Amino acid sequence: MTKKEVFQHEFEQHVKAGLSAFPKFLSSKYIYDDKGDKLFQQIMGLPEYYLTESEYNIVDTYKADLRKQFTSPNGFDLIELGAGDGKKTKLLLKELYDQKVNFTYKPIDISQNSIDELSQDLLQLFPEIDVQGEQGTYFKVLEQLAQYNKRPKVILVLGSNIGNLAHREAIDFLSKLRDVMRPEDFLFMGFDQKKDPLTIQNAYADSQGVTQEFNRNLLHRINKEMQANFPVDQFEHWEAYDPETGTAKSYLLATKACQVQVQKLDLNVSFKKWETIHTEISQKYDDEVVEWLAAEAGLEISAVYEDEKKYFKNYLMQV
Ligand code: AVI
Repeated sequence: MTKKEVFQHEFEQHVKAGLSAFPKFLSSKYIYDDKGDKLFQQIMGLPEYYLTESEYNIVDTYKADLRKQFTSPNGFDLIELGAGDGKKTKLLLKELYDQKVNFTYKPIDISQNSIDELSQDLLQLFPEIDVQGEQGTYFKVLEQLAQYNKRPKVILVLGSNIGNLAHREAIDFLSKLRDVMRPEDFLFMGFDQKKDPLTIQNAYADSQGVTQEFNRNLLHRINKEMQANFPVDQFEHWEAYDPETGTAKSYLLATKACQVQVQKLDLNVSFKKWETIHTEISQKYDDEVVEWLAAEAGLEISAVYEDEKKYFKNYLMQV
């Protein structure tokens, strides 16, 4: 099976399990087809979605400091998991490029489309940077990272992408990263912080309804790829942020009772009025929780960077 076929098979198995469960669930990792990628790009530009600007501010403020930390006599390999459009990374790449630092850049993303566009873009902007993009899911690509052992590597995971994992999964992810790291390597990771609950609530329930379309894309994909008949407009996006746990949870809420057929899976699903499909968590953190996650995974935090608004932090970790 090709990578694509394996991913499609996993998606189908997941839909079967998630829509047969009580309460129902679907994973946000399946939102990202070409349309999902575009909607996420749009989310990143929304005034309410502060995360992008905050992390941009951090990278912009501390790029010279980061360059000094990462630079090593034999150069280094910069590996980014979930690169997307690379907006924030480009700041760091420019700094490294302008200062003639010896490094290679390996952006990895679940979306082939994002990798192709980013590689093209970088070729125009920084023709001399050695870019080796790769499509793949985090967990699958991690295994290959161990091969990067000839010189120091820096692993970037920006955008608080880790927040889409529950704590146990996050520890598992960090542990897998730790397993491929050596003492000279760095992990630079973004963690969105706990803050005024309303600011978070608004970031995930924007006034233009882009997040609703993003969430609904799961249903559009199932309709298209598994010959289903979800009445997508009858499913509303619902966001609930719990300031105690720091977890923002996204749901699709059936505003009318309905029967859905998923032909490809030979599956019939009924929805009661106001029944939910839980689709995503976006975890918010504080230092204690990040320290706990890092310690559980066997990582040490060597530096912490914060934006001007104190909304977001990037942690530099080492083994
Ligand atoms: C990709 N990820 C970190 C985003 C987040 O903030 O959880 C996805 C997202 N979901 C709704 N808006 C953005």
